[in-house]
Amino acid sequence: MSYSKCTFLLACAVSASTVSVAWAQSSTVTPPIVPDFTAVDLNKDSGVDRDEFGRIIIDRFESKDLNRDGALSLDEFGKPLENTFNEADLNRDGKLSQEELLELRLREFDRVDRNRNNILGPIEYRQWGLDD
Ligand SMILES: [Ca+2]
Ligand SMILES: [Ca+2]
Ligand SMILES: [Ca+2]
Repeated sequence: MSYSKCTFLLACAVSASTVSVAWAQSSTVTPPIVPDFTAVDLNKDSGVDRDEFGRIIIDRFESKDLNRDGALSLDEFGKPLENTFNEADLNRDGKLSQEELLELRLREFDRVDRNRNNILGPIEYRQWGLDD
């Protein structure tokens, strides 16, 4: 491994974090799509566990369920996300239940939880981008 490659990777990491800081600052007007780590880490142990993660998902589910029927239609979920919607709609009834949404999101949790400790640290959490 050459020295120059290390330098290059470091430069990439630095510029990526600069971009995300700039984004975070500009997003004070529009709330960020992914809730702030500190807001999600309810017990303040510097990790987001499955319970904490599940709570975000349920909160988001409830805020999207405009007609309060306990399920998300494609309109409520967001038309541009039809592929994600269909992937999550396991019983193919054209609606997402809380369980279906949780199952989808927990698969994302597992994907982002690189060290497989069932907890997302701040860095892992940042890799998680909700597409809705
Ligand atoms: Ca926690
Ligand atoms: Ca609904
Ligand atoms: Ca369904």
